[in-house]
Amino acid sequence: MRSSPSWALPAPRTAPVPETLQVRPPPRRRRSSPTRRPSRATAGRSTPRPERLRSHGRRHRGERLPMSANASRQDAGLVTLRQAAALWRVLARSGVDEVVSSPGARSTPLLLGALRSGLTVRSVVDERSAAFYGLGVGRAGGTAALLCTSGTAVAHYLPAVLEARHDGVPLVVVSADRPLDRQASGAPQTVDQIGILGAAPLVCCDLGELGPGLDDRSLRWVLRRAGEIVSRARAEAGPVHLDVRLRRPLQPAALPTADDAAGEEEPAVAAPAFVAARPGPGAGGVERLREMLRSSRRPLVVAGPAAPTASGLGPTLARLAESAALPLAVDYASQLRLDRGALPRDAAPGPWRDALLAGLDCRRLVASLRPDLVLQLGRPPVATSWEAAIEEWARRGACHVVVAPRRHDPVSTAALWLQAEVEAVLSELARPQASVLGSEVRDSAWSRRLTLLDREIRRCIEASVADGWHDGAAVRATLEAAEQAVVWLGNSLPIRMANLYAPFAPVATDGGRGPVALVCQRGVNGIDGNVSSWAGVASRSQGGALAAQGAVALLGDVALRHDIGGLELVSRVAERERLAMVLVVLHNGGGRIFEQLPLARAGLDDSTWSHWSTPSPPSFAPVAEQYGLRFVAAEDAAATARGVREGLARPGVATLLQVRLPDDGAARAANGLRAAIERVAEQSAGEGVEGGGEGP
Ligand SMILES: Cc1ncc(C[n+]2csc(CCOP(=O)(O)OP(=O)(O)O)c2C)c(N)n1
Repeated sequence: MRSSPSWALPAPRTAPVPETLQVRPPPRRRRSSPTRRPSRATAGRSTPRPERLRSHGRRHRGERLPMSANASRQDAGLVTLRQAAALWRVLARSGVDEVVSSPGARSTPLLLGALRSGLTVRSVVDERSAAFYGLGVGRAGGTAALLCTSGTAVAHYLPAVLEARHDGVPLVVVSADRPLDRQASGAPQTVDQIGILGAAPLVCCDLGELGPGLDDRSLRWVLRRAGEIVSRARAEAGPVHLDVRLRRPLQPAALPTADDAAGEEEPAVAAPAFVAARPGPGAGGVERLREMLRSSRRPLVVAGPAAPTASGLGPTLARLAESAALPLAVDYASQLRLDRGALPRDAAPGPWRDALLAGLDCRRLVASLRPDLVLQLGRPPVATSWEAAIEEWARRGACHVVVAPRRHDPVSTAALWLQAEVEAVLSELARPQASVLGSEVRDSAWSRRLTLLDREIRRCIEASVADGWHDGAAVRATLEAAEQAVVWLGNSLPIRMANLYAPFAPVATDGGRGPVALVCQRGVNGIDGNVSSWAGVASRSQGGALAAQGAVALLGDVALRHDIGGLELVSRVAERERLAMVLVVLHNGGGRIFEQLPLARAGLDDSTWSHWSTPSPPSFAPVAEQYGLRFVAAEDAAATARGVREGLARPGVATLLQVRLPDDGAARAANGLRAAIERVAEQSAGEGVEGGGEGP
């Protein structure tokens, strides 16, 4: 039996000791790689380095070894398998409710252990896709553990892990690793996996080596530590990384039967409780905000994207807005404009969809609005032009207040950040009476101006929809038809178009109730992994927090090409869950968002421009067929809406609805709309409805 790492054993006489070991033997506990030492550049980083831990790996004489006793006589593979199953049972008790495994040899004991633990185990070939799928499970309220083999496999998790960290989604990475003595030795499929995901996980922990060499106390430590870390992933809402070293044999001589399993001993390791302190605003913080609201003449409340599982802020916000005369501008992805838990229709006095949320870069409109207080609830709105707006207003003296558990102040304009959950602050503010929040001091010209702008801008948007066939009209048709569905809003144009073109009322115009929840990838805004993540969300969408009756995704064609492999998951989830799934791909010539950036006005020739505008093949039909999706093509709004409705009427079937759009449609519509809105802003200012003077 091995009792210590092989590099600590005396070198065999016949084998020459490599020179480096003679000069500087590796220390037993500490990392030897000089690259790990904090450099000046990294020492003061604001992002905390992940905690890196090593296992104890010690033997204690005379201890009882419930899972390793008589190990020399026992099947070593069986001992490892039992420990792995015990590990999964602790992870399950700590909150993991699904394992997403990608095939490999080194992870064999962990996979066999997961299968014996009673957890649901899904198999996804490509680790990148598996990680995004697990991320989707987390977005829908579950907690997935990703399981992969050693080598490059775990590195493919990085994009999804980054997204999980930045968007506050629990995600557990379990990587199988080679024993320590195989490191830095030229052994195949062996890399240093500790810290391989950089600073993205909340914790990266080397749990050490499972197997007969693990004594009772060390095994208890492994289980307890793993449980604590998973609890932390859930409590703090973020990714964690557990690395588990495994030695051959990777499987038992014979797989144990169910009866054998019943007699398995397991160390008494309770799932440790880990309750993270939820940041609260503190009485002083809320009081300061209350004072600001009391004295503000021209306040504006803005809400950015929120999780689909976020409990409904709507009723409290509506009460506050109404009694304290607070105009609201809410992003479509905030969930607040949906029927469920949303703002009552008549309680939203402000410009719900003024152009500042849609990224049209309407500078005259921004300049003509002069809020003296901007209260931002949660994330900032999606549109980049929001940053210019808040900068401009702050420069003119507006006070920017952010209420969010994490820092969401992208251009450093906030004068006050209440680090707290939005719900907690709103409930405090609403007590005892929101009416004491200064409704009587509001500038009536400001309110009149917002009402006027709201009405006129709505007209502009309706005219834009009626004016022709473009991406915005396709987004409108999709959202109107996506009744009772959870809708994934892809990055790039879809999420921005939704802000401008989503149906106005929370209740869809045809009397239906519209989508039940919206999901988007706004942690780091990648267009990667959207298909796989949507599949993960969809897999949990019928019960739990979402209770949807179908799943729709709105994606650009380049975003779809990034994650074609994810289509395999889509057809599997639709079939397995008996769920209707409709992937609407906006086939517009590829990467049309770039046409709306200043770059497009730089006079680039076609050859240079082709590095941004990247057209897709003429049809996605062959791809749909390959992955088992039903294919439908649409070329106008009516066919798009019909395609979505018919797709949602087919439980168990995944549909790829290809919506063909004119290549320049989105840019033309955006330019027309921007010009119309800027005219409205100028005219309303000219009519003397200016909404207050400079500064507060
Ligand atoms: C992983 C990743 N790569 C690149 C980008 C940069 N990017 C943002 S939008 C975009 C083009 C998206 O094109 P498409 O999906 O066709 O949507 P459209 O712009 O036409 O709406 C790219 C490449 C990104 N956000 N994420």
